[in-house]
Amino acid sequence: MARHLITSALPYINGIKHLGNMVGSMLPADVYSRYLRQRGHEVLYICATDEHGTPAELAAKAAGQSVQEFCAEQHDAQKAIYDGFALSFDYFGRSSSQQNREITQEFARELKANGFIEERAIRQVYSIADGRFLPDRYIEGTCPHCGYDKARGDQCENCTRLLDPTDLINPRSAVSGSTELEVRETTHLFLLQSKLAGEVEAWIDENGKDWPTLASSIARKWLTEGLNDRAITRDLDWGVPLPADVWPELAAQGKVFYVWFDAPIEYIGATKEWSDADPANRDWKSWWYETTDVRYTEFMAKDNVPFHTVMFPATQLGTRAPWKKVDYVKAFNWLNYYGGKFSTSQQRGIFTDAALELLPADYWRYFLMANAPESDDTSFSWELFSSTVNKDLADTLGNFVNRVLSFSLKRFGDTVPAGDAPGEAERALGAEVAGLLAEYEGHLDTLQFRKAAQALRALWSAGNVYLESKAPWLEIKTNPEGAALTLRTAMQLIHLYGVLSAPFIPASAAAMRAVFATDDTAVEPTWVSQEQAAALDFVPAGTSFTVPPVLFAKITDEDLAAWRERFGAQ
Ligand code: B3M
Ligand code: ZN
Repeated sequence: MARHLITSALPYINGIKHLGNMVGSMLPADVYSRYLRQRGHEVLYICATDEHGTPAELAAKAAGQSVQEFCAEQHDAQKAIYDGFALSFDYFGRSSSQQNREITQEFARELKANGFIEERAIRQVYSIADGRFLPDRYIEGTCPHCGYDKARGDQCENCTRLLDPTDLINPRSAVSGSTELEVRETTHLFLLQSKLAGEVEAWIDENGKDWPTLASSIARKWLTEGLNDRAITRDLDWGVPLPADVWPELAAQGKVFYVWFDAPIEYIGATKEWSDADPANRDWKSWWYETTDVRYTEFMAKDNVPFHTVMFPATQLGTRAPWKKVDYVKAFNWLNYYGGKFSTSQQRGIFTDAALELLPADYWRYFLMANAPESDDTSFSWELFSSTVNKDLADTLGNFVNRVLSFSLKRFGDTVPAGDAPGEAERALGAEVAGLLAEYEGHLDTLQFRKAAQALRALWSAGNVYLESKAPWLEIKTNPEGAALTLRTAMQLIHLYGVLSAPFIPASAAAMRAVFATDDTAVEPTWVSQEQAAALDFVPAGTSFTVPPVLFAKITDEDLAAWRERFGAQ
């Protein structure tokens, strides 16, 4: 028993997330959290909306709302969808919370006291019409390299060259279109990451040894390219304000911390929100401060890796306080949509709200995890989705459950039949199942989700192979006691699937366990040992059962055609 702290990258408040976002952070974190809880570990799974920054401010304005109203509404909308996906957060917080504000300010105080924060005057583009400084990407103009006329001040989307806003020809504000721009001087806080680079490197050498290559190679690349000092404040109305006790002047000017400074700190902030929400919850510091028994695993897509492996650890190290740092970074590649990108700005692909309108969460959860972009980018297509659902969920798992229970009900009534004692076939099945369970656990322990999904599917298939080979529908004609044994054994598998499938498809797993009157319908049923799996005697003869409605409906050709049409399949 260890304590597991688990976080998934904080979804930005601005807009509903697509399936690529889901599979790259929250969903795998949920599967892992559920698995560990089932195995008896104490788990704290924390996530939150990432609420600060210019995009939120502008989106609120566009929606005609105050930024506070906008964020509160969007937070609730996202939370409702994540509930729909059965994400088992212990707490889903908000980076705009009072708790995060206090902890963020405290981090800054400590960094300053230790000599890692410095004030520097910089020159930035100010838009007179908008009455604000513009972040680089909110300045638009013509690219000096390729002539594209909607190039952003940080990068040209057309030729991908990195730009400086002053490179742009005919620059204008992307907020208002105004060309009344000027360069003004403004003072900001800089985090002196260059001073911390050596320590970060030593920390990665020591702690990053077991990280997957995707995470460690990105971290190393950043270190090799040199860790630069970084502006951690902005001239914005929306964000964590600077503490006036340390920077009275800058605070009076209304400066706030940069969103990427306070967002990772919100992992801690949200833990305190959780702690504060219920006196029965452990003290937040017991998860984050001077811990010895906590294992901390982070989930994120690859673009977030530098912030989590280099910059946030640098921030933590610079406080000189014993903050818990990440032990394992699980990073994901991209899920593509027909070979192209899922895109929020172009509304391309499938968004989490639309997905739940089409089908229950378990269909998506299983498909996404079975095709998680772990070692490479993977691609969503409606064809792959429907064949996976139909083969694995409907034919292999759902059909097995229904076939066994309906047939047994018809021939032996509504209790688990007795029949013969287990024979050679049952012993062989038990051994196979125990072996597959060991594989499944091994993959989950090492966070290899695609392989874990394969092992789970192999467990489901083993039941089908057993059933086909015993053929109780023939057996019953000559040997009813033997047919009863087959059905009883198959029912043990239904229970087993109900326990072992729960991390991936929690609702369907609960439905499988609800079949038997004596079964454990807890959301996170206790895991079974390999010995128990091999013995296959979970549900005794005589236990009443019911036949559940079809667990997974097949996706028809008509559905497929309609969805391809609606979502644009190319
Ligand atoms: N919100 C990035 C994103 O939305 C960012 C993650 C923060 S994790 C601390 O992709
Ligand atoms: Zn260009």
